[in-house]
Amino acid sequence: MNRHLSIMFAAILIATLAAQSNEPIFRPSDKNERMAWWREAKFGMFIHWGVYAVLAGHYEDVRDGEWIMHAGKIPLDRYRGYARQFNAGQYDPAAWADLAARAGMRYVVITAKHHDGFALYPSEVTDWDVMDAAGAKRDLLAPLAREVRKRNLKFGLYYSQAQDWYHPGGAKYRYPEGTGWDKAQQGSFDDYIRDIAVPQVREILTRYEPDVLWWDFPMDMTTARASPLAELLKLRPGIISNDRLGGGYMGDTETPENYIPPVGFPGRDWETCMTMNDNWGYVRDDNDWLSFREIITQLVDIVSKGGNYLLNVGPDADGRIPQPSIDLLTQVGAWMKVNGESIYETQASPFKRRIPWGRVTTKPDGSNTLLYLHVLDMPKDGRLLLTGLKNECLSARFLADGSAAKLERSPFGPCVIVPESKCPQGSFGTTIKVWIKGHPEVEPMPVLADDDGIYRLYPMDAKLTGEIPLDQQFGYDRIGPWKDPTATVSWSIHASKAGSYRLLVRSVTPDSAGPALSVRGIGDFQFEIPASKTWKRDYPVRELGTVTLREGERFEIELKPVAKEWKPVYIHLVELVPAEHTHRFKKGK
Ligand code: FHN
Repeated sequence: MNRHLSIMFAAILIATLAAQSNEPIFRPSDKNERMAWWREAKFGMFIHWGVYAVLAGHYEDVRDGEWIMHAGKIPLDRYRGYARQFNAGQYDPAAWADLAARAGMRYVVITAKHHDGFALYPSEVTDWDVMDAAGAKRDLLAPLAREVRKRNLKFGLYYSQAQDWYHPGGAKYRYPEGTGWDKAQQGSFDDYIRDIAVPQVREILTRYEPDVLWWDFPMDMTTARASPLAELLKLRPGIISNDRLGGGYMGDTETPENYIPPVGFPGRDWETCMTMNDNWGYVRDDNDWLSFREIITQLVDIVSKGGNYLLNVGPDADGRIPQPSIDLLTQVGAWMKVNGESIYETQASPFKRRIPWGRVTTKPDGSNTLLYLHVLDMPKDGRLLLTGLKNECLSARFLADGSAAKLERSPFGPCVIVPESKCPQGSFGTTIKVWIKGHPEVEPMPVLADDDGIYRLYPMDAKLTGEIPLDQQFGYDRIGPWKDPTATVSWSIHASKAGSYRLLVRSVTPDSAGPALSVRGIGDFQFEIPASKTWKRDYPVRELGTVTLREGERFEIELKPVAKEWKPVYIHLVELVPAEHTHRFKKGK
């Protein structure tokens, strides 16, 4: 299924889950003890592999990855024919485990059974498995579990407990319960849960003893249907499971998919799973690969917010991981070799506000604290401002070579000074280790101008009154859906440079245009939120006018709904751009 579709499904699923009651799941051992290795690991490999890889993304006029059977409504008879071509002839589990280890990944999660119902292991309860139905004719999970564990990595299994497009009664997205596109799929969902899902989950838990069970796509899952599956976790007392079982079971981890929540999930363990191109499963002509810079940016962004990063590879039917994935993971591994200490066993940044030049991770150091400054976009003045930090900075060193970095104080907090020679403007990937006295104390500060003089007012720096969620989609942080017409959004700003500024707002409403917002605190403006059909990836800019700032001035900008017929809107970014600027709008990260 392509990246965009998976985001939509994931959003629907997560919203569904959140709406259900949060029945505590039975966990036979202390959660902190169970989660310890996972919280330290930070970085894992996701593997989507199965019969769909034989089609390599194409069936008739349909193009999709692991959803191609559903998207193409492929009859079961025909799909069985593809399974016979699934021979895993080049499969080298040792090489896969080596790649994960070389990349600096600390755990591997592979699909034991995805939505097409095909088991990558010999199952006792079906002949739709790698032993009876595929050319491979051998267990594909056991050797990978062995090789992964030989390298001291943890081994996890993904299992599609509800969607199963092969076995009678398995759920099929957008089809009424018990039906499907092929008569052979018809049957009772409850019988499917009893006869396939429960015994298979028991099989994989007892046979492979996974450290993680990654449930997925909990459609039509009631508490009654989910409970027997949840109970099976007792077979693996230390196992970690996620929030996608359904039936109100929240599991141990939140699972944002292909996005990074702007402020993480405070108080919950969470893991962003991410495709490396646009698909989870193998698509031969999907070359929309993340760049090395994007992967490192995502890694440090996620870890700085307290999360884990589960990055996916989609091997082809022969068992070859696409070369671009191998090349990217090899580059990431080289970076992790130098910077791993700033990722593993770290905790979230003490800075809850956006840091324009990068991200921060932390680690206790006796009674003091280590801050790891991850440079993602080196400012032209070479100054890494730690806005609002009240602690004394004892020293700073470049992680790569241990050379000292200069420290300075500023009215807004301490600064690490980075010479151009060490870190040219706009460069990324350098990590600086800063020793600070005591436990971090950060006082809230106003938004300051970025190094290009532009004030960028992002969702994470906003003060929200009323219930308005923050999330991120297609790389854009955003406030919304803003449904409450009595709520307001505001930012506190410090003007470090006098002058005229253009006031721009990036916002959108998925409905027809109509809702309007007033802007106060920096002149009085009112504007209608633009509507967009591609609202999830499109935040039209509205230029409201020009304002004058006085140096040293501190002020608030407040957005307040004015329309009577208020409709949900999304705010991505408010900017104050120096009038003389030829404006460059950074994709909202
Ligand atoms: O439908 C699946 C999809 O194929 C893929 O496995 C992702 C990975 O998290 N999960 C579901 C979409 O949310």
